Amino acid sequence: ENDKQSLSMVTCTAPVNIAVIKYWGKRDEDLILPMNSSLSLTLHQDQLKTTTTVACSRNFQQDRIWLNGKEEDISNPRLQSCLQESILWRLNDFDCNGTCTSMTSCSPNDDDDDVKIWFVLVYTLSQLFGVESEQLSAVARQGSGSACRSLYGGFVQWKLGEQLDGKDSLAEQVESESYWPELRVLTLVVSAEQKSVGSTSGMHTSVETSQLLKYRADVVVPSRMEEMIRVIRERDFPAFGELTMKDSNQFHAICLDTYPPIFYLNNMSHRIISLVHRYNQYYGETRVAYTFDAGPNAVIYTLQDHLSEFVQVVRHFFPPEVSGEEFFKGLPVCSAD
Ligand code: 2P0
Repeated sequence: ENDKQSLSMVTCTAPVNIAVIKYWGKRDEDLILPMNSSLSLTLHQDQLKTTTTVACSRNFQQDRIWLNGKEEDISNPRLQSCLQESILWRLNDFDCNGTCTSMTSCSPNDDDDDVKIWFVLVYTLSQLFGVESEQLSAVARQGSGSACRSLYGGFVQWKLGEQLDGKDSLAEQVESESYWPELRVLTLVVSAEQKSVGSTSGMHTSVETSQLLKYRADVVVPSRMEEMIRVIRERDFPAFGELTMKDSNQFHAICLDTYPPIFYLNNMSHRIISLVHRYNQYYGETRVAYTFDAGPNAVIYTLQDHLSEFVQVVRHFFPPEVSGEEFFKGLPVCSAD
């Protein structure tokens, strides 16, 4: 009974975010500061959420973490930075005495598992200790750069920042989740296998070897960010879709320009890209847009009016071997409520 009384516990869920202007390359690897700003959409879907429960008690002997039922090694440096950051919060909490356990579960088949895990751990800790949200962006970033964009719903930018200490390299909401209710996202799972080259090491090699990356960070992204924010504010889907596809293509061009080259896309990904372009050409306007992260799975953005027809087209050209429900996830990006 005494044990129960001194236990504080909080459960939180974290959504995934899919970038339309990609983050690839760090200017400071220790502080996790990016070479360019990025912009993403946060997807609030049960299938894509990570749930973490953190419990804190003076009776616990040490920090321990379970991920999907399996205990993790907490000496992992990224995890340590998150836990270190939370120590100050804990010291302010009289009940806690500095020791926590956390249990996290996340959806399978996800390229971004680690992103969600670090983010949700930080967020859950912050809720347990009543920390204000300004500090959260920086701490979530310590876990995984792009995780800081999941702090907000809707359209979120992670600003590059100018300060050496990275204090101004923060996530900021551009428009809320209710801003563009007709927008839909469709995930085409090409492969559920783990990616061959992890994002952290992949972008490290790109920074070392790709000249195109420098050009992208210095010249392309600054103006592209402005344009992306403008077309989102105008709810201009053709412009939004075109820019999204161009930015995905440039990210994968940088992967090819990396030495040795990194291949995230496979034959199936290339076929999806061609199908999208053929579909748009047929209508003479950009009705659907693809984007690919550090793996072969396609994320398709489209508007509600075109979703079901495009799903039929995909089903026709790629008859799913698995059940339709597993293969196609047509999900709303935004909701009116
Ligand atoms: C993005 N990606 O903007 C890009 C597009 C993958 C491709 O952010 O080293 O896992 O932890 O900062 O955040 C993946 O990078 O890398 C990523 P770290 P992270 O979504």
